[in-house]
Amino acid sequence: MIVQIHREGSIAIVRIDNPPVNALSLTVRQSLMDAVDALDADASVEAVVLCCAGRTFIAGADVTEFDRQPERPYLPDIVARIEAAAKPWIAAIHGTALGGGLEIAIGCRWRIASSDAKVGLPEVTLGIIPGAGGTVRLPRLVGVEAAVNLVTSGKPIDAARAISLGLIERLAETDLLTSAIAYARKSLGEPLPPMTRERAIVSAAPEFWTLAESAALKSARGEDAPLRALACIRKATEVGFEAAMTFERETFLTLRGSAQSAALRSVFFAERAAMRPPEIARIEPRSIRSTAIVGGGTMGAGIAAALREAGFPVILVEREPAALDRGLANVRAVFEGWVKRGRITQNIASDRISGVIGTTDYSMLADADLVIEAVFEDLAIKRAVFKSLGEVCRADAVLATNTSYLDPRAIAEGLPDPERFIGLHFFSPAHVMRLLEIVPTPTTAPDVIATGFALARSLNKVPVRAGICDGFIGNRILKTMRAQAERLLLAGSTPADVDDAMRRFGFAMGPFEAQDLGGLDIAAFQRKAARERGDESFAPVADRLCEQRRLGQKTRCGWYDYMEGERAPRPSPIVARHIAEAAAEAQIVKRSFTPAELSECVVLPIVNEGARILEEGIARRPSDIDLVEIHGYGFPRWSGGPMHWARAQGLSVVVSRLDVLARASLAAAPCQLLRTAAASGHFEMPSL
Ligand code: 3H9
Repeated sequence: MIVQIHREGSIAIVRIDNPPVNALSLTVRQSLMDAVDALDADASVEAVVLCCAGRTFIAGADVTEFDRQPERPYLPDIVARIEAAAKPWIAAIHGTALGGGLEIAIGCRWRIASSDAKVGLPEVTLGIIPGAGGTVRLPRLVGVEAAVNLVTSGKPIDAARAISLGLIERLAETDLLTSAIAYARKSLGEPLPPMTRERAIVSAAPEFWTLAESAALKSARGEDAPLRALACIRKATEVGFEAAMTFERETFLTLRGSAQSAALRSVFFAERAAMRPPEIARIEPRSIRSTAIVGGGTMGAGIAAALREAGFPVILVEREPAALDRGLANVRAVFEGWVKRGRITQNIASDRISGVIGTTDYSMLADADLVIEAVFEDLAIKRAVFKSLGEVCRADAVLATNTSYLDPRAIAEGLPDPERFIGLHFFSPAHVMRLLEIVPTPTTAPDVIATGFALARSLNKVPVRAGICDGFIGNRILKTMRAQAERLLLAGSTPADVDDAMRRFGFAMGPFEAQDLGGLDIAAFQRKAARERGDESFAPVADRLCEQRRLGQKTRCGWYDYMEGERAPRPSPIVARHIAEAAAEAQIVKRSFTPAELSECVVLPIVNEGARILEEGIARRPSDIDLVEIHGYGFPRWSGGPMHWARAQGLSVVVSRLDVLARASLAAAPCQLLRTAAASGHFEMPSL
């Protein structure tokens, strides 16, 4: 039984058991409605405790049902029924009470929680708003300001904060259920608290709404839901309960059917599926208890910090004492920065830092289960590192390279037991960025691949398997994006216009300002290596800028000029001259572009490159490309990533627009896989 009813004297216990997260599926909703009716009719019941089996209280509506029409009983009706039940209900919360789960709890007369519980209304992260009274009842419980923060951010809060806001009445002192029953019994002797819907709502001043709206507009970056959620809370302060509920329901249903919500749901499920790719489903990963990093630069230190955060002991190896001191200082700087920002306490930071042992002696790695090389991107240097690792490490230790663009097969050449070797491409800063490209070589053992995925899970990263090619998945698409952005300059646009267009599309930053921030020299270095290999690299303007040492913010000039002590980009007449020279050589016909045309000229070729990557088997699923772009390169999450975006536009529309761009020499023609996908309506993956 998905919803069971037990009795403890006059207290009924309604227990939901719907693994994995007790989502409110149709069956659960129907059973809950039946339970309220049955318990109301039972004269021997005085109060009802609502609790859940398994790891969590109700995690919300069942999101897998959102592709279908809503079915009765609707959740708002269930919350209303529980709220108005003849017998008072008490929610006993453990794990996470999220979305519709919290809305049900808010409909109960009391809420008690275990001390490690979390509560929240994360609906906006799925492109919707709370749709079962969250925007109408929550401000009645915690006040308008706290409700706005909870609903527009979507971020859960811990039980202690929920108590301080009045969202939860009490923390369980002992076992949650025992405490809930005792609390129910005690409370029955006292006057019932009013139903949440009956509580007063204190309106906020007009300036509050102006500020809240501009803050939500800024952080939403094109996403609709946070602003619509804010509008619902505002409405709840202006009209009566029923009218506010109607407004919330209409808004919820509109957003539930929106393209943004479909995109965000697709990302939600893709992120979870990424952790468990079917090809390694039954393969046991190797056990990782001790780890080591070779190289204490920004990347090595970031990876060390990520490993420490996940509880792994780390040995940090450098080639000589001064470099080791710098490496350990880099790790310290990460944790001390977190202390300054209040993210961790000094004690926790000290513990994290003391768990990193520095050495210049490779023999210290004799017993490490996992070693990640993060030294300079130079084949000879990396090979020398793996030669030393091959001599000292256990034959079953996993040896990984963090290279971002060298060929892992070349790095591993000559390594004994090469089945233990794999590419683990972290993104900088590695303790912040969630993307991890997992790059096996043809000799990597399946259990080593599975170990890469298991490691990603422990580090709370999003793992994506990538095949070997220049740039793997992410940097290869980045190269296309940058080439495309330069092509637009030659065709008559400006860096400022392209950057503005990409921000309007939803990127946090445009391609030119991003290059100025990161430095133009890194890409120049990669282009040089690519050209030495005989590959083409289209960057006629960037090449000119690098020759002039215009390397970005660090030299106070790059694609833009920067005044001393300022980060604000200023259009540069020198760059305009370089663009004009390169354009004259390229002989591309000049034209004007609207912002939408500019972003389309960048995004369509990204889709095409993604399709090529699928065609070549470098990525195994379109959703993997979406995750790489969202988590590594700032593609707006609410668009679902480039491949989801392409499907939402219509693949045949994408192909015909790319054909138009190709005829105008503004992009490469659509690849075969994209043309086939346009004909069939979905991406047919080549068998690998
Ligand atoms: C809502 O409530 C709307 C209402 O306001 C109004 C309605 C009218 N539905 O994350 P995990 C699956 S909107 C269906 O790996 P964890 C998930 O796909 C909802 N399935 O576990 C995965 O499946 P699989 C608002 C769901 O322990 C499995 O459960 N609520 C749902 O790391 C385990 O998930 C939310 O947005 C769902 N709602 O984290 C909460 N949730 O094993 C979303 C999870 O096949 N959920 N699944 O891959 C979460 O934040 C996390 O799952 C949670 C557990 C923190 C609960």
